[in-house]
Amino acid sequence: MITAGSLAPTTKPGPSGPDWAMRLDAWWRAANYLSVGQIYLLDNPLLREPLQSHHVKPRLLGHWGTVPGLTLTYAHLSRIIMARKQKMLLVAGPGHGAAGLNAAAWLEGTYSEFYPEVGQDLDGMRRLFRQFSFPGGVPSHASAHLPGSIHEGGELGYCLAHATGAALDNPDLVVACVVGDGEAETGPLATSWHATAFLDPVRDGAVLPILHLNGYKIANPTLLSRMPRHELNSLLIGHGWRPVEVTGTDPQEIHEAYADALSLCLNGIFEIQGSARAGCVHGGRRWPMIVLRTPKGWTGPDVVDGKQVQGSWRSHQVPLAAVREDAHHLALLEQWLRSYRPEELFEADGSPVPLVRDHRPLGTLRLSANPVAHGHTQRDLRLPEPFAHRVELTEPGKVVAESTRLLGEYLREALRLNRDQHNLLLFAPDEHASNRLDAVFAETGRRWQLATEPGDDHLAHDGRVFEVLSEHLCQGWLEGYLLTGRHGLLSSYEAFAHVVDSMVGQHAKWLHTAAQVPWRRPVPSLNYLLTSHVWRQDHNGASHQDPGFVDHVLNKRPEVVRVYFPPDANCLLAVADHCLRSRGLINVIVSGKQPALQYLDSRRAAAHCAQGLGVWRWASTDLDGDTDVVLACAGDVPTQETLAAVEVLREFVPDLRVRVVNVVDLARLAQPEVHPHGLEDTAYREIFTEDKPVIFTYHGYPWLIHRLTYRRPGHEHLHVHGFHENGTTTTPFDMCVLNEIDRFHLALAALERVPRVAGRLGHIRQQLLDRLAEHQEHIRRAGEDLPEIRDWTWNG
Ligand SMILES: Cc1ncc(C[n+]2csc(CCOP(=O)(O)OP(=O)(O)O)c2C)c(N)n1
Ligand SMILES: [Mg+2]
Repeated sequence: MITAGSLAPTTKPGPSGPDWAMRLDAWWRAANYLSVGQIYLLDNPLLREPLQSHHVKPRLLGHWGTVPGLTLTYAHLSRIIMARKQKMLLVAGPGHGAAGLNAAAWLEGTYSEFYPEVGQDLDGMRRLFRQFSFPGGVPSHASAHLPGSIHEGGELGYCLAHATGAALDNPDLVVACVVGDGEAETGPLATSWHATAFLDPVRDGAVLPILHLNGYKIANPTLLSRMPRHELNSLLIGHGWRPVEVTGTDPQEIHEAYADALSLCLNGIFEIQGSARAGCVHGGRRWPMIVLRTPKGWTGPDVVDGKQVQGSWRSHQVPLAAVREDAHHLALLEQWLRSYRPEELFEADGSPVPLVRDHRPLGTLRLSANPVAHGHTQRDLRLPEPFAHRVELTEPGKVVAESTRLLGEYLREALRLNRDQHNLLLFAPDEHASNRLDAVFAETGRRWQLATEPGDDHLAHDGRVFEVLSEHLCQGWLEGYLLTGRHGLLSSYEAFAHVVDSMVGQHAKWLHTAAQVPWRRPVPSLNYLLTSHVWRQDHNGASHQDPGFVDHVLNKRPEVVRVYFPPDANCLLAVADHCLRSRGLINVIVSGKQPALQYLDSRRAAAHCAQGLGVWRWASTDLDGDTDVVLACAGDVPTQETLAAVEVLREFVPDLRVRVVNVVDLARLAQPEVHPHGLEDTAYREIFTEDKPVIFTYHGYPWLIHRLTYRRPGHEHLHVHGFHENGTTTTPFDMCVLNEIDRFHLALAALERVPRVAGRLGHIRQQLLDRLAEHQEHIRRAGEDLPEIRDWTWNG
């Protein structure tokens, strides 16, 4: 590992003048003072009078331990930005250190620009302190309220993935990313080091990881800080990085070393980018990074109540916990605050003295004012005509197509149209080909910077398709890309989308908060295509059968979540086009990839998807309006089985009046006060009736449909068939039978609820059970579905 302090003086950045370290240190002290103030003080912000307990907040909430490392890093990044006029974005992994980041934004003036009530004066400083972790104020983490932030950092693990996503297609940007050493133990972060195998030095910006080895997490030492240095070095080198260590406990020495290290790193980055951009292809590229070793809670109380706090896990949250009650703690707090010498840092009116104020880059070069972080650098996506690759139909339910294959063609065109704009990327955990989206490889390749071998398929240095077997990375990269204003799609096997349950939850929180922040522009939506779904796991089995991701997503704030079940390829095209145009949302599209029947021509598909649900008159037999039963469906396989059930019913009870309803946009089922897409009760009643039985065949777990409709008129007549965790490796139709969403069970469920058929039910039930028995017998003997099931088409 290179130790920065040992570098030759020629590598110093230079232009900040001879007293740069003194000015930087003053800024750092000011930022630390303001951070402690936020955690502790209600009043007396500049300690004009002796500190008393009523100046202190009743509930002490925040995280001090990480702050001095964050503020130190901020100070040094600002310095190098000033020296080089370099565009930088900061992603702070330990978002729990938001007090330090708020302080930095306030010192840079940005905070007061966005929140004029928190001015750069004494009153503003009082507000800055008071509002932190306070009811009605700002949260303890770096959420969307914080200027310059794209990363909340509450749930640890995603900072380096976000930083990488932000750097993609931003060739002039350097994204500095502070990685906590505790955070580095998480799975998502551990895999994030692989970014070097994907970043393209020609088209992308750079990521500069700063691994902050403050040695501790909440209550334990961290693994990487206790690993022998040479082993840590080898680990990072193995991942494609060139670590530069900055270490020490003396501020002056650290300032020298950190400045040298940053200079060295930027030089290294420009060297790599320069030679690649000049056309020089070389393997074995190693991106510089920093390993920063400073004590946790540095500059805070050293020993409290006989226990070591500084340089220990005890400094993680509030090092002095009983300030209001304990005079000794109060005295220690005052001593701590005064140790930063606030009288040297702030004018009498509370504004930063020029020495401190001027330690900031100009305008949008300030880390807290980067327009990239606020969604201000977006370009609209150019999208093809959605139906250029439509399925041609003359009648419904006869033609077979693979829906995702058509979507692949649409995406290929979208990539082509945006080739020059560089603002669309596709992500999947190794599954574009498996998910039948491989048409995109006619336009672009799979991103790859490592060695290639004969037989490798479509690997490319500048490919716009990212495939890595980590759902976390796909999600994190895409989030970083979207949060900086670009567009994308993540396709995944339906079951394994659960791997990112937690991440999508965090993203939903961010979008919801960001929508309330007026200076943030809504960023392009996070679009999921869930395919290889529960009903068609032909090669796999129970492990691959889980349709619950949408349940999880629909728990999130309704303003930001949408779930779509296009029944066929033309509907998939209409929905995907709609989602890719949207902003500020999480869109989940569930669609199969297997050959399946097609129902709607492009005109009907567009109208049906715009409506979100509707009566399929062509499939219904209740045209006189005197409906016996409603068969509703959501999902491609449920739609097929529902239509097949209509035919079964026609065979057994020709005079039965059946209405078929298809639902694409699941949230239409909710009431308008529950979800913005919710249908009015009057419209719901018109479609579903309020007194007839409704047999609803749903793609996923049935409880979701009940949850969405429980206050609807006629809910007591709603009977939902869906996935009941009866999964295994079997035939497609048998999966339906096992979960009773097949045509025979559906027909029976309908007839059981039509009183006028009661007299005939005994005979009909027996015949339907006979068909099911015939199915069972056949698949066990032949290993595939009966021909009349397998080759079934709609005979309208
Ligand atoms: C995924 C996740 N698990 C657990 C936590 C609870 N938590 C908050 S901070 C923290 C320790 C973080 O340590 P480190 O990353 O080293 O940060 P620092 O030392 O800079 O505070 C933990 C475990 C969390 N926020 N996220
Ligand atoms: Mg730590």
